[in-house]
Amino acid sequence: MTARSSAALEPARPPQATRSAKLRAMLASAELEFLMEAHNGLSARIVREAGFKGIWASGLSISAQFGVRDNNEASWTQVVDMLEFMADAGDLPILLDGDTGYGNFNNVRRLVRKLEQRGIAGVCIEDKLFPKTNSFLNGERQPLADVEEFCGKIAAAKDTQQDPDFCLVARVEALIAGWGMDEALRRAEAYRRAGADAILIHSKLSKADEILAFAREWAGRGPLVIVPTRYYSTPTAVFREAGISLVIWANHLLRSAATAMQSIAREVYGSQTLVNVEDRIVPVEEIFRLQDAGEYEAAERQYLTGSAATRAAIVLAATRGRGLEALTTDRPKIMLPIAGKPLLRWMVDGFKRHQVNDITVVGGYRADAIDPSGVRVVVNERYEHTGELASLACAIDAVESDVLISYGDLLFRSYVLRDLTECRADLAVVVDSQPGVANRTVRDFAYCSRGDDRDLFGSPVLLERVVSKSAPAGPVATLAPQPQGRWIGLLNASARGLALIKAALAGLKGRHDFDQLDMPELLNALIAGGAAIEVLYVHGHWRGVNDLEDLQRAVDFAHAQSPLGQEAPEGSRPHD
Ligand code: SPV
Ligand code: MG
Repeated sequence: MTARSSAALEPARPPQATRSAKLRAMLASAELEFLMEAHNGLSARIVREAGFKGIWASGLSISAQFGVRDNNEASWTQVVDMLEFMADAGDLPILLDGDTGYGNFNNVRRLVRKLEQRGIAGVCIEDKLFPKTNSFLNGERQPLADVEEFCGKIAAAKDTQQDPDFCLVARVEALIAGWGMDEALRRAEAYRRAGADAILIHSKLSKADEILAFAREWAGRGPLVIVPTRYYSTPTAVFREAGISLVIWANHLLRSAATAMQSIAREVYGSQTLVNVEDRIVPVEEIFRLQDAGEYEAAERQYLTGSAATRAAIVLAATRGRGLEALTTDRPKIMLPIAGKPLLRWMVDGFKRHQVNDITVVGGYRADAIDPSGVRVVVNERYEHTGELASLACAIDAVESDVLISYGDLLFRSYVLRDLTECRADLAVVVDSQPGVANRTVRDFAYCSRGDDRDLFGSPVLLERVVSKSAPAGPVATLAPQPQGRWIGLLNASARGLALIKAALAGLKGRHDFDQLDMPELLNALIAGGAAIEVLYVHGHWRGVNDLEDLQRAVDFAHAQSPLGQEAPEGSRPHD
């Protein structure tokens, strides 16, 4: 049985309240409820995080953030597109300020259909004429809609909605337009009878008197909504006592954003520096958090595997470099210049060419001198007393994707990394099988399931063991099995391989001599635990830097990697 089909048998979860049901509950609630304005996805998220239970998608604010006037200059589809971002930013119910409904009854019907499709909980329409003007701009001169025609719009909206909880709020402009209390009450009653779920009574006075008078006369015939932008000094308790259902804080996030933007823009323009503003604004990390960047990273790890993924690398570079003391008084080996740029830069450039972009360098000796551009530097503070595995342990926990683990003193031809990162095995190492190499070098002899036989191209070879030191000299050595090559210090792991490495490392940490252990012990522990480590054979085409002679050879090698550079053919040098 697949995981999917067994999931289908799980008991159904209790249904969540829909956004429209939540808005309806707020309107029906005996408590005074509040909507805060939002005008885009970011402000919608901020409203939710502040604790509000619902959002007012303000026409004034949405048009203003577009930089246009509140005169239906933004088209209704542009508004609806913005609502989609706002709805995506959370799960709060959104009440759209739908102006006049953007046309006649037919436009309202289409609007309601589109709002329902995008998860918007309700719409408020006002009894003015399309195209409208904001009520605080010459409100008394604005013509009102014909009552019958407006009731037709309300009925059309209610007949159109599929979701019984979708809310239609009818906004009465009679007080603003100077028609008086009786007309306001007459209209509100007509709209209620036409099917409106609530009445928004608007006022532009600086005192709440006419709103409170209206509420008294209305006498709880249905939910009342108010927008106290102008009568803001009225204590909220007064609205509560007057039996108001819902208060809309209509434009305060837009206005506060404008305050902040004006202040910072003026300051930076005048001072020509950012130094005075940095501490007055949120850090970039807070913007990432508000965008939910963490969720993206987690999803990337889950879904974006293979070559398209951002690959990680850990470069073990804690040592000073034995035999190179004269050159490393002020820097670690990895910062030694090779043909004009530090060894680290050669490595990083090589990694980046193959989408290995998340690079951690574990430093130790003179870690302060490691150039951090393009890499994350972590420090093994105990580098003088530890081996490579202690350095690896400093970095591995932070890595969760495919990872390349590398010695910090390597130069290699581009194809070596390409072939390694394209290898589908969970664990893979690069072994140099070139004759003579294993006999000359001092460590990391690789014993493999088969030698490098080009006739067997394509069939996997597995690593069987890595031996740090050379086999003993003398007659015993000739009898001893010979290694198939030398591990060059590159290990590639898939996400699964990484889990195996973490588990093996955790096991080795239990050993009393963990501090002395190096990478070969990890490879051998993996193999002992049953892991298959695939071998990719190369024939030269890499350099390790262990002493002055290596350094000179690395310089020649690096020159050959530069445009128009030429390296002596492999094998033509005494040490190739
Ligand atoms: C809005 O927020 O766009 C409103 C409320 O319609 S008001 O600006 O007060 O008219
Ligand atoms: Mg408006």
